[in-house]
Amino acid sequence: MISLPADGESWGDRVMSEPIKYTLTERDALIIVDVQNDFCPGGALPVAEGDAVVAPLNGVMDKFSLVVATRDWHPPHHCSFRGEGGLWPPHCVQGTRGAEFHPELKVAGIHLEVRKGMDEGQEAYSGFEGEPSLADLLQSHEVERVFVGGLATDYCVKATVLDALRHGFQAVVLTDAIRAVDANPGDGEKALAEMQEAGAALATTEQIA
Ligand code: VGL
Ligand code: ZN
Repeated sequence: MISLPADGESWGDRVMSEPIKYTLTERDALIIVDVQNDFCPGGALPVAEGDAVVAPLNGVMDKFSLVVATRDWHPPHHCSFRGEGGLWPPHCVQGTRGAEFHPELKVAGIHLEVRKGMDEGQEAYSGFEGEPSLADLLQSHEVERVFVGGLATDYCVKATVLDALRHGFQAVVLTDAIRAVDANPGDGEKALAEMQEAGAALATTEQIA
């Protein structure tokens, strides 16, 4: 028999009220992208509310059997810097305070680190272009699905998520744990749409069981 919704309740409410929960296994990894001082307020290339990604990432880190953090790690005259013909103010220069992880990021929960953008003549937004090889690390741990958060949505997060999909991993973007540069208004939203179209799922850290 078909039951009707109770008074004051619509079918829509019942269906919509429970977002799916992700139950993690050893085949899941968390990728924390570039949560570094220079991308946070006060840094050289600050992302608005960049530091707001720290709390949600700290909150889920311990649920993952593998946590990989990437760092932008540029030589002093990297080609992406304005003085060298690039787009950006100098940022995340190797060994500087700006290149350090945000001081509140729970670094004890990070198992492996991948650095990228070391080649003076080459931009590298994706964690999969770093060293050691992120693809090899994930494959050697038999990872099948990656959850991605960090900075910035419209550059390194996007490039990392798209590369994860290209490498055959499932990808879930943690929407409460990312922030965008938004050099043009709407860039962050556009990046989310692109990642979704490529096959990524969107979820909040609260959906991780
Ligand atoms: C990034 C611009 C330049 C990023 C890195 O981490 O998203 N953006 N370098
Ligand atoms: Zn950079």
